[in-house]
Amino acid sequence: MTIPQQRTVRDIAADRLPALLRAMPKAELHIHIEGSLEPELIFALAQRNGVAIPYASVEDLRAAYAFTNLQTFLDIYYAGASVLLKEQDFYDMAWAYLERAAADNVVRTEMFFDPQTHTERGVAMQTVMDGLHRACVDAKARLGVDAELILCFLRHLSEEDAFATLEQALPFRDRFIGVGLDSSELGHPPEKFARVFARCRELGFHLVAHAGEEGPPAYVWSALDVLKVERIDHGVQSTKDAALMKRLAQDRIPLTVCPLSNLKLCVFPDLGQHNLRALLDGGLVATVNSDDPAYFGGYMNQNFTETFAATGLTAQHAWQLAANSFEGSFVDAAAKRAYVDRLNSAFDAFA
Ligand code: ES4
Ligand code: ZN
Repeated sequence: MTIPQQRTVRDIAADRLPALLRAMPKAELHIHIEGSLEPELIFALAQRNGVAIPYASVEDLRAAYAFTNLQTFLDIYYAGASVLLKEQDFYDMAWAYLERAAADNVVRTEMFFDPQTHTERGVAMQTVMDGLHRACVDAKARLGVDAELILCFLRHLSEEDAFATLEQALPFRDRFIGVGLDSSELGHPPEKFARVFARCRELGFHLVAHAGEEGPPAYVWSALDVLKVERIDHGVQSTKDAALMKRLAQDRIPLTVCPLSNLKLCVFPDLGQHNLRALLDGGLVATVNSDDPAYFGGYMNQNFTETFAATGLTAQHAWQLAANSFEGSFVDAAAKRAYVDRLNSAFDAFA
């Protein structure tokens, strides 16, 4: 456990805040790589692979991105992923995201991938792993972005299915640093995956889980106490439970918050009513992330600038959110210190 670093940041004029948000180095801890697949790339891959998709054009597809809750999004997200067949497809998807991340001064990213979405369609685990891993290796060398992978189990499928997926992934265990839990939350509580997470823990993987996106605080409790996760993905429903807020603050459990996702999936009626400030005020290690940027209207810097504009967060919050992203990342203590040093240099250069 590293000692959290603090810094008091002088206020800056509101009109200079977006430039600071863009310039500061940051880590992204909640990005589904399949959710970075832009409509243009979906169409290009559909053509390249001879896959039929039920949309006439890029505009037609984009027009379908009018979601009312998580499930209405997931139905379209899984349809979009159906164009991914070859190693190069997975590489191209990840590379496009990594270039966008680099442009947003993301220096570290821990990318979720959903192997079951692909293996269910007959794509080999090796194909998925090879393409994504090659993009991660190239990102370090060519973009200076430190990229790692986190394998997510789909919670609408069975635990038995998750075990089978883990078995298929273990030959590639050096290519992913952790496991997570995503897809339809309501009706699929974390405890459904107690045994497979216990096994992953024994294997030495980092553990995270989506909880409290649409689901109740009870799901956040069981992600912590049953699955023993190190981070909570989303977790925004935690403000409904004062005891849970205290637990998250005391144990410094990072929350990977995704404001534009929450807006597009109607978790909050507008960004001005997002509870990010309440999470920070509660002393939680909250972070800002893009979730599924191709579907939700923006990558990292868009999430930062729109949320700050809507909620009136300040330069102090900006520093805290970036520092939290490094504290919450799965790098060692020395690397965390080095990242926060870079963050401080960026703020010094800006003043
Ligand atoms: C997801 Cl926003 C969200 N929530 C749960 N599962 C997901 N998979 C991809 N995006
Ligand atoms: Zn997510």
